[in-house]
Amino acid sequence: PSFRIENNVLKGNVSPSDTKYTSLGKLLLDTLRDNPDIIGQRDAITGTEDSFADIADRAVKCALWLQKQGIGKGDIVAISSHNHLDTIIPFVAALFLGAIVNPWDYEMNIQLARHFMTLVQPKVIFANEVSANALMEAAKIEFLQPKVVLFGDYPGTTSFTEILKGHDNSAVANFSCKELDDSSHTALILFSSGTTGMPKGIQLSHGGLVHMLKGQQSLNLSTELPMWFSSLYWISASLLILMSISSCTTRILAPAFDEKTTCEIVEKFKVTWIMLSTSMANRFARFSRLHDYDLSSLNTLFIGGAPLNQESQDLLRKQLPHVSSLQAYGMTELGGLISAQTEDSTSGSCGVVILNTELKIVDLETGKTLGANQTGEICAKTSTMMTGYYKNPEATKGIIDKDGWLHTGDLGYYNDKGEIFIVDRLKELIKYQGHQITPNEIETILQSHPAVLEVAVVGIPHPTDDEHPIAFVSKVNDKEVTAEELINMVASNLMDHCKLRGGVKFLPKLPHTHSGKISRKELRAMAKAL
Ligand code: AYL
Repeated sequence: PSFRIENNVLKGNVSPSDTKYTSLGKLLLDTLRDNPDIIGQRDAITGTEDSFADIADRAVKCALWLQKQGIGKGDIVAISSHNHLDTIIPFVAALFLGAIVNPWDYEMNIQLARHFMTLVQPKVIFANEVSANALMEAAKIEFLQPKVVLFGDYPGTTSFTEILKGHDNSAVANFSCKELDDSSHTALILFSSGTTGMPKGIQLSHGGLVHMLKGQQSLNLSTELPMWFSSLYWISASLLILMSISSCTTRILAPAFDEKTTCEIVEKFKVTWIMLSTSMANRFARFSRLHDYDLSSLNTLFIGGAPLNQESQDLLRKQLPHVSSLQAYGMTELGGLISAQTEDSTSGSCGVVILNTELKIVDLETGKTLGANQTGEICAKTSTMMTGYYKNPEATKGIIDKDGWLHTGDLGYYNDKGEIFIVDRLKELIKYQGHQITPNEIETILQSHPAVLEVAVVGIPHPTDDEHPIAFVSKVNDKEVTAEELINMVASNLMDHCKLRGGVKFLPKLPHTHSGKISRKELRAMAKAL
């Protein structure tokens, strides 16, 4: 078995921590140098590829340049870019030096750029052209002068190609990484999704990440050709980059997600493994031309980030019977995944706890640990979990209790087999005349209508009833459904207090955060303004 249950705590197996590495950067550089011929990345559009030797060469040159700028242990290097063949270079180069990598959302506006800039004050920022304007404006307003290196051109910046030039061959060959005095140093700062307030900096340590990579190696994924779509800003992309290097796989570098391109790339490059956000999975499941392509190479779809409705999972299994479509559950603060389905998992569950993870359910009122089939807040501990929010001990104390349990804010339970089910996010619960409504319950009903592509239910404040639930819906192309039909579906399937008293609002497309979650914050604002 991969886990056990002890005193109502689900405990994943623990992987050995007998590694010689304290530095994530050293692990990466050694792996790249020891396996020079492995093709590390292949661009799905151009077909251009990079061997581990190519990546090591560019990354060492980048590290030498960073060193000249005074970057060393503990300094922050921000990266604000979509995925392309060079995005990975500063990512590993900064880690070689013991510096901290901090991915930014390259589609940020000036306000968000100012927040990132003042919170972390990076010395160097690697950016794409899309984000250049926002971050240069933000730097000006905040009187900060980070050195900006551009993947492309922008006034006042240094071009990425320039910084790789003019390095001495022997300096490149002799470059080495130092081990760290303490593996609890921060390697990565990721921003929280900011569903309440501005994003916070989530610090993940060298030791935690090294341990995770070593554990993951034991799963032996080295024959896989993985692909994903999210930028480094999303934890899955940052971790998958590290994993694909440490397990010597070739990652297929995809452009922005769409169903057709995905199928074309799978067919052309024989992709075996894809990580999809839940909304991508919803779209993929309903793509009418899946059968026009040879997708026989594909063996796994890994889906996470938000609840995956059963409808979509069943559709995927029906459409692609040779593919394991698996749901996984994770949280950035916990350093990635905490549970995942396997082949024989119950549909609708998030599977069982993974390696190096402990999970328990606590009663919302008493804080007592609950047993199987009892719903409460999910709390977890992992060996990769954050060491804390950057410069925010108060917020850290608010989420990690004195015994080291991180309170996820997710409501859920586990069944007799130890499979985890998410009921909803605590913060998303809607209140109607004192009754609690879990939006997910209403969404599940609505999602079963064949014309419903995506749906999200939020509360509109009401002067006497607390809140009324309203459903925002986007439709499947060429299919029709009326608000009345949907309101009736809910009325005839759920308790009276769940009725869509706020109505149904159709949108061509639901707003998403860049990590692919439906943006309930935006929907709540829209609902208020209706
Ligand atoms: P964050 N079902 C329901 N809710 C989910 C699920 C799921 N399968 N997965 C994530 N969530 C929600 O930090 C849940 O509310 O991380 C949780 O607290 O953006 C919140 O999302 C955390 O949001 C990977 C692949 C990590 C995925 C992830 C998870 C990233 C989401 C590493 O390799």
